[in-house]
Amino acid sequence: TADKTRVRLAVTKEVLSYQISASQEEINELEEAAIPSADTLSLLDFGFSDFDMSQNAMTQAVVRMFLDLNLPQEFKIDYKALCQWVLSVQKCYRSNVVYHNWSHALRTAQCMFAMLQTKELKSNLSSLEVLALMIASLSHDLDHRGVNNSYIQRSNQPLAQLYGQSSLEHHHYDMCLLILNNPGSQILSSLSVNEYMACLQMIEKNILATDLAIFFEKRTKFFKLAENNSCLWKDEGHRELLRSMLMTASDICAITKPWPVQKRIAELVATEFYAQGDREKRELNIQPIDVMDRENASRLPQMQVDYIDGICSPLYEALAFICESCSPLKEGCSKNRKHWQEMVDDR
Ligand code: 5BB
Ligand code: ZN
Repeated sequence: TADKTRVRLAVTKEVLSYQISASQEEINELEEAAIPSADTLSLLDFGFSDFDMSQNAMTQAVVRMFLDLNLPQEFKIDYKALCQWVLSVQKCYRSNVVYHNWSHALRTAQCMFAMLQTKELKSNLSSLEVLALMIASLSHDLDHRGVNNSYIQRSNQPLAQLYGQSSLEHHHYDMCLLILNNPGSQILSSLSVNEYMACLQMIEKNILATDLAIFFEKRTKFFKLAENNSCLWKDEGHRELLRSMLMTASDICAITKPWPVQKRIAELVATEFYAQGDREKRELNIQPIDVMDRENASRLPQMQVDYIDGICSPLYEALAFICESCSPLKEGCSKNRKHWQEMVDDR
């Protein structure tokens, strides 16, 4: 596996056209900044939005989440390394991508943080699981190009040749590994070999779980366990399943946000989808799927209703069985469904 990792890292570096480290000035600035409290930054709020936040506040928010979860103390993470790691992760999201960018990464990590701080999850997850979930949620879309797996496959990019299924998600994990191995940002360097291996394995599974295709494969089992009020904490297979579901729940948390925020993020998703659709028409000469064809823009409200009914609501409802304190996610989602349905009815 060491050999395999080396090959993957080599390929990952080759695929990149940019430096993954932040500048010394940026690193010093974050290291010396006073980090605002979770309260000040609304980090425990499921309605959190980054729209009014400065770039500095966004990186500081990540540091705050790690501090409040006690991770630096627990795993002897060097403070400067933590700052450098956060800045590298930020840098490896592409700012020209409208939805799958650093803002999305921060919103995902914040939702994960807010869930992890509920009494139910706090008392049942180990600190190593918490560490793996936080690293994975912030890293899960690293170097996203604004197009989905199907586009990457059909346009025959180098990434598609490297992996068959979930090629993007494998790349996000490789990028995550690249940053964790980069001198200066090795936040896992004080873990024992066993802890380190277990942590990386969880991070990889967590990131791969954000492929919607994997979510579809896994969710039925989770829904059954949740509805039957089964204990998910005793069996490692069940814990892994729960970690995967927490990843998807935070990945798609935009659908649970206050209506003005949800509306704005849905527009970003649509913009990215239509841009892919345009490229498919132009470069690949194919007819894009409905959601990516801007000819269908007027059907967006109905698509959001279907998205909520088919994917989001069932997940947040099951999650609320396991973790009652997470039910604001379910309620936010159903409020947004009403708004989108009103828009459908008003046409
Ligand atoms: C989702 C699965 N997809 C393969 C086909 C379309 N469906 S959908 O019908 O549930 C759908 C979801 C349709 C339209 C959508 O947005 C229109 C703007 C969405 C949707 N997806 N809406 C959202 O607000 C969000 Br957030 C999302 C998630 C977007 C990221 C999905 C990334 C998957 C990349 C492979
Ligand atoms: Zn994502």
